[in-house]
Amino acid sequence: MMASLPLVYSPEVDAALAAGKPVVALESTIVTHGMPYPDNVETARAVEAEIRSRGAVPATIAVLEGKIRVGLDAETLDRLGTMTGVMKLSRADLAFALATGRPGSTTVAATMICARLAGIDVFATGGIGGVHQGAEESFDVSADLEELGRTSVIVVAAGAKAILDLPKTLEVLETKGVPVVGYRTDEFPAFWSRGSGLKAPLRLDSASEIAAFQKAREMIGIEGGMLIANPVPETDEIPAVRMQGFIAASLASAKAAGISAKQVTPYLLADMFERTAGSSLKTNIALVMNNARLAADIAKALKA
Ligand code: PSU
Repeated sequence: MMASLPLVYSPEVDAALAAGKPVVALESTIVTHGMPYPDNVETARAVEAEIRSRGAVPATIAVLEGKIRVGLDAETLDRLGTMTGVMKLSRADLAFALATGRPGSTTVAATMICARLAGIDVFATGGIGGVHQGAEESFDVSADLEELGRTSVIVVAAGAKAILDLPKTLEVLETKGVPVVGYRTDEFPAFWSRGSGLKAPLRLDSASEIAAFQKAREMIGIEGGMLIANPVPETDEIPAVRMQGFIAASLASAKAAGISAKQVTPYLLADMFERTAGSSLKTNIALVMNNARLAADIAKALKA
């Protein structure tokens, strides 16, 4: 007999799923490892409110006391935002946190797995992980790419973080059969910047077209995720030329400090925040909000 799934839904998410209402999954690594307190918790709250205001229900996902929590109440979100020693979970260690009872936040990869289990089709984040610069030496490639190749969830992100090797990231996505769709753009966005100089392989201009594309994939039995690359709004972007110097300095400092594996992305995000005197964080918050809005619209279009 199969044991029941270790999922605990918040009353709001439970009711929404039961009623067939649109739900948007949200990750929690952005809260525990991606932003400093209190911006992390304030952003998570604002993102949830934005999704509700668009007529969908937010489901922030994390692992606590051996359960996958789908939808967090305000008090739990606050606790998560200040907790230390939280594991940054991916496919490799999601079940480890469940078995040991250790608290864990979910990355894009782990959130996709949990969303799929919970019956949620759309997920909003900031930027996905990808192929790190120097990966030909370090082999550092985010497990997010592998997950996009196998788990059927639509991920809305402002592209991949610009600290990565973006051409190689696009190559790997292509190999894994992941559609990368520029939303109202022909260019693959670079997280803090609207453009990367790289072409987005596909383009769609509305949530309903995205829903239709996903339905067509399902109709012919194609599994795996889809990446909707949604550029940060113009008013909030930091142009790529301005970011280049900061990124180079940040990568050099990570190398000098001997940062590796799971620590790389959190280190670089925090370091960039310092170097840009907070403006990278401001842009990060704006792009997450923007992705939440589009994800809510896609979740609604999928139900239409
Ligand atoms: N988007 C953000 N901030 C973040 C992340 C995404 O705006 O911190 C997180 C996601 O959880 C993503 C992770 O899965 O960064 C990538 O980490 P890595 O490169 O170690 O796979």
